[in-house]
Amino acid sequence: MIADNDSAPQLHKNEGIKTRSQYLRGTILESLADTSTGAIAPDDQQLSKFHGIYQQDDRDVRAQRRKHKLDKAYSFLARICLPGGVCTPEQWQVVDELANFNAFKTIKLTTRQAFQLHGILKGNLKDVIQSCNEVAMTTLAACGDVNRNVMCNPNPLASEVHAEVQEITAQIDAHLKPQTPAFSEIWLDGKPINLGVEQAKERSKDCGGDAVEPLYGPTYLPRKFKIAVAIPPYNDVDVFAHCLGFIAIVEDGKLIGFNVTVGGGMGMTHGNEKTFPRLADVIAFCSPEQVVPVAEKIVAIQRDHGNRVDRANARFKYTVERIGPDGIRAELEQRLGYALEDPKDYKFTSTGDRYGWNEGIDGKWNLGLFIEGGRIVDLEDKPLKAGMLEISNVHKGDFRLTANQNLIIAGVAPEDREEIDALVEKYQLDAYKNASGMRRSQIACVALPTCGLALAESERYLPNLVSDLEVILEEAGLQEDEIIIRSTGCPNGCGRPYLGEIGLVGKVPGKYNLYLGAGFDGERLNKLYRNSITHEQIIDELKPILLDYAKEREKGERFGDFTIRKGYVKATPTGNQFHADVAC
Ligand code: SRM
Ligand code: SF4
Repeated sequence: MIADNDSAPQLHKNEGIKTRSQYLRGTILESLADTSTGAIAPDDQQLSKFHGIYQQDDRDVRAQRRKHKLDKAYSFLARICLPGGVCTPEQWQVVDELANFNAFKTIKLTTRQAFQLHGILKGNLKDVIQSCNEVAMTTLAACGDVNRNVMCNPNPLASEVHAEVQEITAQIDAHLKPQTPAFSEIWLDGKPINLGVEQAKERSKDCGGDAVEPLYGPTYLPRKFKIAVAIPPYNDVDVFAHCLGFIAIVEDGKLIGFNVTVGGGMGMTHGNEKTFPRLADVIAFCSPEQVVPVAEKIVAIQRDHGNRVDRANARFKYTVERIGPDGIRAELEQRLGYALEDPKDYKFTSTGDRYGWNEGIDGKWNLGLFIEGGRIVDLEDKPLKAGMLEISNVHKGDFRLTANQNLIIAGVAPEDREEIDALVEKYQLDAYKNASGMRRSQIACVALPTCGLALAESERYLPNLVSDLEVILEEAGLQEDEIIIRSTGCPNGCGRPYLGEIGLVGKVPGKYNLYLGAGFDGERLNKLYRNSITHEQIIDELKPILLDYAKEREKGERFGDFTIRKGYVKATPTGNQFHADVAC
């Protein structure tokens, strides 16, 4: 057993909120009923996250409202889980309709294969959640100190084992959902939660929770928990950025099991050296049948050993850092009651999406669309939302949300391709055809105006930066090169910027830290290159490096690898943990 030597320091205040909440009830019902404000009570703001709801306000109008002595323009964000990013046309239509009733009238595809609806008024939250439940989608555990939406390689063409791996992904997701009746009581008038798959009724006896929450117990986890499943050679879920990961091992076309990874995570705080991005360690191999028990025990290890005093240091990556990957494996095997095999060989080649038509092994076709910023919206010249709705009316397969905020129209019969192509073109959903390689390889987190933690713009900034960089790319002949560029409005890392070959992290309005040198395969973090620089300085810094890359790169050499070989930044020995604020 792992010995924790903490001498009972004071727990973080959120632990008290969870303990007093009676399994996530708190006073959410009372808060919803209070028509004197658009907000909910402070403790409920923490608890509602477990229900997939964040209280926000429109930051674009904050100052103006303050000037006029008005309350903030409160509204809510609902995050809707889609394990592995799989979404039926019927589900799409429901999300589309719900988006019409929120302030922004947009659907946001997130970096973790989920939907987000912003700008929902308090009085509409229940309708949103009930409508989702009717078509087997839930916001439960989309956020909060629990396991979140489990991710899976989204591309059904990618391998013969994809359907099997997707099924395992859905099982992990359902098994780790909280069991509290509070969600159904508050939002569903007591009706059962509809996950579309059987939710785990029983958990192993030694799970360590209690009768209401067999796995989580009354205080849930110390912090959020994230799982991804990857099928090599595509690391398009960024498996090493996750608390727990499973890498599918396929032999002779058959799934023989998964390598288990632990301890990844992106978030850090500027200037706090105790916080840092970390890539996961590969610790063991398990059979397909062992995946769910392994996930359950790892979550239980974090429940028991995660830091409940300092939330900035409470993610599982810090538990792994403290106990060590070997210690985690030993504890895992002890809880499982059997030993696991050592990890097997695997090789990743890329983290990006594949665009355009790709044939699947079942003879059906999959169309990868580039959706800038993951934002599905009707603009005057680009009616993307209307287009997707029309496609959902005729499409007989399903949709796959990717971890790069893009979308796949999946499972199209050869004879239906023409019709889909015509709609994609009509509604300008075909940006993948003409966008530069860098634009197609971008991720930008939401940031302003909705994110309460944003220090700078991101989704509204990165496309403009890329436009300016495209002038240099053209001069250098690099228009088609996939150079991974990722930005976030703060160091929390929602767009996984520390895995960008070029990473930008908001410092203050209009200024960013510039990072270089991540691995194209998602197996090496980048390094801080310049601190707190403006748009013009970013261009000035990147221009000579991009021109140098065009002239001096070796055959097949990726931009991130080049910046290290040429000494712009130094790789850490393992490519793993680093203190992101320390420039080399
Ligand atoms: Fe995130 C918080 C948006 C993926 C690390 N994230 C937030 C909040 C909820 C802000 C808040 O707490 O008030 C953001 C809502 C903004 C808005 O208005 O929509 C937010 N995170 C997002 C999304 C929507 C970004 C996007 O543009 O797609 C992603 C939703 C994923 C999903 O569907 O569940 C999103 N967030 C991530 C990722 C990427 C990932 O998981 O692969 C990370 C880094 C990986 C990790 O967790 O280590 C991430 N978000 C954070 C953190 C930092 C956690 C930490 O370890 O310190 C926060 C802040 C926190 O938890 O205190 C945060
Ligand atoms: Fe908000 Fe920061 Fe996440 Fe961007 S990285 S969405 S600014 S919390």
